[in-house]
Amino acid sequence: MPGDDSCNIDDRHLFRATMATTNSNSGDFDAIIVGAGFAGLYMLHRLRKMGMSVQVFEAGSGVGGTWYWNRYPGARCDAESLVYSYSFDEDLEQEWEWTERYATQGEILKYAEHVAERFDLNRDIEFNARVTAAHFDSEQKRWGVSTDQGHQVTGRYCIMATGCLSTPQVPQIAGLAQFQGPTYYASQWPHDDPDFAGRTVGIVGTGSSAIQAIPVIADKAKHLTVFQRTANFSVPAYNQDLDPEFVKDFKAHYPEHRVKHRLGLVSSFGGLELPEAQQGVAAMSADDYTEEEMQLILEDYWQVGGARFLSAFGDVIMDKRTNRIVAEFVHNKIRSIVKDPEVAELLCPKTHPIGTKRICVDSDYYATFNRDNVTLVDVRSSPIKTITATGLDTESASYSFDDLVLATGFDAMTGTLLKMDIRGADGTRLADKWYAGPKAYLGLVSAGFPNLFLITGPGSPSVLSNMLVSIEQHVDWLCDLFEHMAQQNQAVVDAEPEAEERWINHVNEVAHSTLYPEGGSWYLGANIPGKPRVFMPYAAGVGAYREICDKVAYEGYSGFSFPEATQA
Ligand code: N01
Repeated sequence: MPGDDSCNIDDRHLFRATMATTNSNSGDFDAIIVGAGFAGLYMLHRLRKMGMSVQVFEAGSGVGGTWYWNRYPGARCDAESLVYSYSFDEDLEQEWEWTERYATQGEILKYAEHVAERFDLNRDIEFNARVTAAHFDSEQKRWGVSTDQGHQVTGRYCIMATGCLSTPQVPQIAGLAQFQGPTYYASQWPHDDPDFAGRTVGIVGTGSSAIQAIPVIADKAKHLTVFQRTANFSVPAYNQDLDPEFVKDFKAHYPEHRVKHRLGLVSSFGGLELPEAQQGVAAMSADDYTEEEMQLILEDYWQVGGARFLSAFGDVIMDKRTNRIVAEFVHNKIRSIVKDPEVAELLCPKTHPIGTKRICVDSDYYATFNRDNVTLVDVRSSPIKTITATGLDTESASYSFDDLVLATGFDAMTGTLLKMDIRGADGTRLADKWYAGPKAYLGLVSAGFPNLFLITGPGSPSVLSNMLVSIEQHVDWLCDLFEHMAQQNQAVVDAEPEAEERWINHVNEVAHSTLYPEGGSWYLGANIPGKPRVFMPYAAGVGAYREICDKVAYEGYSGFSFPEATQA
C-alpha cells in the first residue's frame, strides 16, 4: 500500500514552525482543517506530505462528508463512479474497483474510508467534534478554532473543507414538531435504515434526493404520498454493473481522461465526460440544427442517460430557444412514461428553464407514479398549511401517514460557513461581511480573513462541476501557494479587496449571461427564506477557472497580499 513514503524531503523542511500537541483538547498546528469529506481528506494528505502538523475536526463519527450523512434509500452519486474519484494517486485509481456505473452512497463511503486508511489519515482527525468558532488573532497571526466538544486549538492556516450541501434546510412548515410518527431528514438519515414495509409514508420535496428515494420507498411502503411544490427535470441513469472490459480500457487511459476533466476539454464543462461519439456534437449550438435534427440528437443523449443529457447542445443554458426545445423533449418523455395525463402534467417542470436547477438523475422516477400505491399531491396550487399529529393538511385536504420524510434540501454553499462564528483580522464576522451575499476572491479567500481558505467555496465552479475535480484543483493550488509562502518567508496571505470585488463582478457577469438566474434554485439561495439572491458558483467552467487560477499563481499570486513575514 502506498502511504506517505513518497513525501518530498525538501518539502518537509519548509514547514517547521509549529510543534503540534495532539491527543488533547488544545494544541498549535500548522493547519486546521474543518471537515473530513473528500476535500478535508485530500487536504490533510497533501499538507502532511509537505511536513505540516495538521488537525482535522469532523462533526460526524466517520469520514466521507456528504456520503457519511446522506444515507437515504436510493442515494447514489449522479456523476459516474470512474470519474467521481480521486486522481492524485495512480495505485489508488488502478486498484479501487467500482462495481456500478453510478456508485451507491454505501460504496462511495467505503471508498472514502479506504482512502483514510490507506493514507493513514484517521490519526489526525478528531471525530464527533463540530467547529463552532474560528477567530483570527491579528497579533499572533494565528487562527483560534473551538469545537462543541471543548477543543481550543490554534493554527496558522484554517481550511474550510465543509462541503457545499452540509447544512440541511429545516422547512418552515407550521406544526413540524406535532407529528407523532418518525420524521426522517434525507440528509441525516439514520444509520439503521428504517423498514417501510407495510407502512404509509409521506415525503415532502421533489429535488435530487427525493427523486432517488421515491422509487425505492414506493417499492417497500404500503403507500407513499409525494408532496410536490416544484416539479423537477430528471434524466434516466440507466445504472448498470460496470463491464470489466470497459473498466480495463478506461483505467488504461486514466491519465488522458483526467487531463480532459481538469481542463474542461470534454464538452461538458463541469468535468464530467461524454462518450467519444458525442463529444463533437455537444460543442455545437442548437442553431446548427433543425428542430427535427435536435429531437434525434436529444433522443441519443436520453438513451445514454445521465446528467450529460444537458450537454447535447452547448447553448442550452444560454439560449432560450434551445432551452425550450430541450425542456419540451423531457416533457414529452414524461408524458410518454406516466399513464395518468393529469399526473404527467403535474410532473412536467414549467417553472424554470431546464438546467437552471440542478438536473436530477433517476432510476424509474417518473414510472413510479404509475404505481397504485403512490399518490402525487400538488402543494403549489394548494400549499401545505400545517403538519398534524398524523400527517399534514394542505389548504384543500388532509393526508395521514405513519412516517414523514423531509427531502427539503440545504442551506447550500454558505449555510455551514455562516453557522460558525468566523471572525477576521479586525474582528469582523464573516456573516456580517457576507450579509448581501458571499464574497471571496476566486471563491478561495475572503478579504479581511487572512489565511482562511474555502475549498470549493462560492465564486468557484464548485457545485456546477464534478466535485472531485474541483476539490483536487483547489487543494493542489493551495499547496503551491503554501510552498510559495514558505519559500518567500511569508506567514500571512489575504485577498486584496479590489481583486475580490472585480472577481465577484466577473462571477455575476458570467452568471447573468446565462439563464441560471431564472432558476429560483439553491444555487441562488432562493430556497432559503431571507437568504440574499446571489448566484454563488462560477459558471464559466472548470477549464476557464483553472486557467485563471494558474495565471494568478504565475503572476506571483496577483490579487493577493502578503502582509507579514514569518515570525518563527
Ligand atoms: O434538495 P433540493 P435535494 N414545502 O433543494 C422542497 C445534491 N444531491 O436534497 O423547489 C414544500 O433540490 C423543494 O421545493 P421547491 C444535488 O446537487 C446530489 O433534493 O423549493 N416543499 C424541493 O422540491 C442537489 O441539487 C445527489 O419548491 C418544500 C425539495 O424540497 C442538491 O443536493 C443526490 C419545502 C428540495 O430539493 C439538493 O438536492 C441528492 C416546503 N416548505 C442531492 N421546502 C446526487 O449526487 C423545500 N421543499 C445524486
